[in-house]
Amino acid sequence: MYQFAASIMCADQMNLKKELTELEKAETGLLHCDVMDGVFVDNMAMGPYILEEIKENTSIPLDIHLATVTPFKYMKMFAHIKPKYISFHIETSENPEKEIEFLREKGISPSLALSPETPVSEIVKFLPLVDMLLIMTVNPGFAGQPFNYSVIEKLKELNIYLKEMENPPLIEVDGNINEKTIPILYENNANVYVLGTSALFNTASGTYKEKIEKLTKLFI
Ligand code: S6P
Ligand code: MG
Repeated sequence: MYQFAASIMCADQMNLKKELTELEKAETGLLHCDVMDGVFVDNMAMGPYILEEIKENTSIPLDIHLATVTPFKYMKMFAHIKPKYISFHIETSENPEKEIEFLREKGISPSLALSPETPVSEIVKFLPLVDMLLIMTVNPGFAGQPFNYSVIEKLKELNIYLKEMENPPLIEVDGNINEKTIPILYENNANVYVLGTSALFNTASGTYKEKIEKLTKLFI
């Protein structure tokens, strides 16, 4: 199973409604929404007001990525928007079990995010509790960064654990996802591919529908 998640932070912010319509035409599976607090990362993005508007103006399920410290505070801030997923970072989580349980109670699929430098061992005990793992292939904070190939080794290690599970969580990959990096990620069982500036929101010719159709061919 694979799916594309368009990173709405990378879209034309002055024309979001039009962007959402184009992403719907492209049958984008998820809308990846980066929430950045200026503390965990040196950048700020997407607060509750804009995500409420986005939710009201699209049928694409939201996939919120909390690139923040104190993720519990932000979960409470965004839960009413009813995203499909909320990913939070293991590096800043104060109580992963409690935070996962909170998301389940709200009907939101919990997902644990891992920065490139963080070892898989940090999340092993939480694997049976979450629906997805957000494996960062760049340092969280900015679009347009180079792909960190050391993450491939991490995926291989992760797959050893996931293979033993009856219902393993999905693997989402985020950062410089494009026609060059998708094949090796797919080989290593990634399921959800975040598309940002390198594959979708750029000046290369073609509509979002055409760009996504081209990427879809990589999975055949
Ligand atoms: C990065 C953020 C991402 C980006 C996306 C950009 O901090 O979590 O979701 O929005 O990765 O994609 P690209 O193709 O510009 O790297
Ligand atoms: Mg992200």
